Amino acid sequence: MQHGKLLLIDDDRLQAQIVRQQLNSFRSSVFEFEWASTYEEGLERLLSEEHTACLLDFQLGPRDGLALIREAREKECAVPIIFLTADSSPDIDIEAMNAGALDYLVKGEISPAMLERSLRYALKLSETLAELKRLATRDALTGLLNRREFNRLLAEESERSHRFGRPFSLVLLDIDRFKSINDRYGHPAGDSVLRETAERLQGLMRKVDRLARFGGEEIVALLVELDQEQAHDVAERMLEAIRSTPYAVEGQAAGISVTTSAGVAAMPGKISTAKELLSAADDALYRAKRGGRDRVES
Ligand code: GH3
Ligand code: MG
Ligand code: MG
Ligand code: MG
Repeated sequence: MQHGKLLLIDDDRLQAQIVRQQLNSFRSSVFEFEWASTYEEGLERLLSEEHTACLLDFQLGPRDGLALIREAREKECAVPIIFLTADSSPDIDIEAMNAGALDYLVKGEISPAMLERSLRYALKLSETLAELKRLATRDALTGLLNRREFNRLLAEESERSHRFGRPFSLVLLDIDRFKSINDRYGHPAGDSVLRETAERLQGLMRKVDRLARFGGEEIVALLVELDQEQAHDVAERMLEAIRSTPYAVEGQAAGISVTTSAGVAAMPGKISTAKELLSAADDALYRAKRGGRDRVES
């Protein structure tokens, strides 16, 4: 059985009933169903990216379904959209596809089998897109965000901070003497220390925080709405989470001790660009290393 989640955006209650009934008659797939009856509500729900497919009505009041597709695509929403047209006007079908719809169906002529086929196709596409997105944004070893995605988020966040004067911070963290962990216990052990470090740190993050693998054994946390002092406290907790429990390594009954050093920097304030922020965090990290490691500097 395939499982998906469908969003219907249509101002017609009867259409919502029909779709709901048709979903219930599917033979080889199960779709959760959500209905939005206005342009605004529909767009908001679509942008949540919780759905594997969207059925979108053409006539939605003052702004039509075509405008909604364009707005959603502009906002980089990747949910596959199947367009619903009331008549079989070829111009609208083509326009919908050009705007970014995956498929179109003509209202009143939709059989359950046809709807199921179209939704299964959308489901497959959204799974493929999700996998592509994961590959493009995640680090393979740790599962953390990769550096490219981190840079994108950092640019976005510093723009937001600049515009609204909201604080945010970076904690740049580097494992101490990691080279000697590799040398002593082997590269696979080093890999597993990296993976577990990522896991321990992830456990400390709030849902809104972002954790990325910045380089070899460097991890960076982007902490929204935290000023430098608050981020410094978080960084101390990060170091403690790594220092406090030895890491399990094959052949080392007692496990091995690992420590890290961290540099903290915050915006806004003296710092006004992402580049300056990164370089301030890097400077602080350098001071932490110079100062004897296993410590946080701001
Ligand atoms: P410091 O306390 O000054 O940070 O010393 P360090 O040994 O941690 O720093 P250095 O930059 O000299 O060495 C980092 C090492 O991290 C070298 C590199 O081989 C290793 N490394 C980088 N990426 C990986 C990885 O993916 N897996 C493993 N096992 N090692 C890695
Ligand atoms: Mg309508
Ligand atoms: Mg290091
Ligand atoms: Mg390093």
